[in-house]
Amino acid sequence: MASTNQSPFYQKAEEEYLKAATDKERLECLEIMMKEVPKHKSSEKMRKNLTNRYKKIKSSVAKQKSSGKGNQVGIKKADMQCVLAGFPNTGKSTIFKTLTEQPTKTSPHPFTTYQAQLGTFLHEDAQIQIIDIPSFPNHDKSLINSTDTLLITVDNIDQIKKAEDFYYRTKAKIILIFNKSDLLSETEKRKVKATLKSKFRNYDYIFFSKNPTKIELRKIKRKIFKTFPIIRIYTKEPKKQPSKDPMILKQNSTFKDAAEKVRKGMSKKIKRSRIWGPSSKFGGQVIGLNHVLKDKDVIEFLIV
Ligand SMILES: Nc1nc2c(ncn2[C@@H]2O[C@H](COP(=O)(O)OP(=O)(O)OP(=O)(O)O)[C@@H](O)[C@H]2O)c(=O)[nH]1
Ligand SMILES: [Mg+2]
Repeated sequence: MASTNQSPFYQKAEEEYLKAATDKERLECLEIMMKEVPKHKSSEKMRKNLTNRYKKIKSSVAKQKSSGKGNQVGIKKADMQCVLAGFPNTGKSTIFKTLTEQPTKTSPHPFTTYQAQLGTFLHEDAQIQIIDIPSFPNHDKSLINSTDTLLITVDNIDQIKKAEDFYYRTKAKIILIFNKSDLLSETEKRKVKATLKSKFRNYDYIFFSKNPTKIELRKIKRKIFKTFPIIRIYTKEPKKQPSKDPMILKQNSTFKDAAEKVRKGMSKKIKRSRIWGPSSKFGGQVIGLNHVLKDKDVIEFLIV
């Protein structure tokens, strides 16, 4: 809803709300906005939205106080983790919903996501953890710095440079998601591509928008998956089919690492092991503990 129809007090409070760094400040701004918003029928939805936002922040503050956790949410890091980050309203939660098929709140109002949301999606048997966090500048700094891959979501080219201020300390790989590409004409898209090539050459980017086709969905999942320095290893017992869920190991792991991941001490109990797949010379090759594995290998072990 356009805030230009609102009183100057409302507009000022909204501006401050967008810049607020703490929940306390946000609550104060919302109080003014709730007071200032016109009370007629056409603004009913907006009033409801403000009240809901207010209630949510209030209850989240109360929860944080009682758990003593501050801003942190207890997130156990999975083998592969990515974080959606960006400015308000760029469509992060919509991407989260599309990838995870998990319901979450999206809206045309900024700062709809006020707490980290955790989800997972599958890419070729690999479970990828994805976290939707509050927009800059309310993002979770420690998650941004510690995650494997950052999905920097923008809906406008000027945001790319500005976003860098919020994640320059990270060790994560970066994928730039140029979102809402349905709003661009072919000419505009070409222009954006040209700017990306000339000014942001180092960025790995992808155009995306809501309601993607199956192919587009697969493309983004694959792009994210490829940033993780991992391999998928399937295990099998003699004369049986390989496991459906792969084991996730670091790149360049050996057969010994794989056995130890199955169970500590396991590598000492192996009588014979065989391998099929990319790292084998031929299917069923007998290997030793130092054999270096590759993505999608299938290993079989016979234990004493
Ligand atoms: N045209 C278009 N609109 C989109 C697209 N993705 C999201 N939107 C709209 O943009 C608005 C914001 O989407 P959200 O997913 O809530 O954005 P967000 O980045 O999570 O926003 P905050 O959590 O508030 O920071 C909503 O009205 C969405 O319907 C898209 O690909 N194309
Ligand atoms: Mg959101």
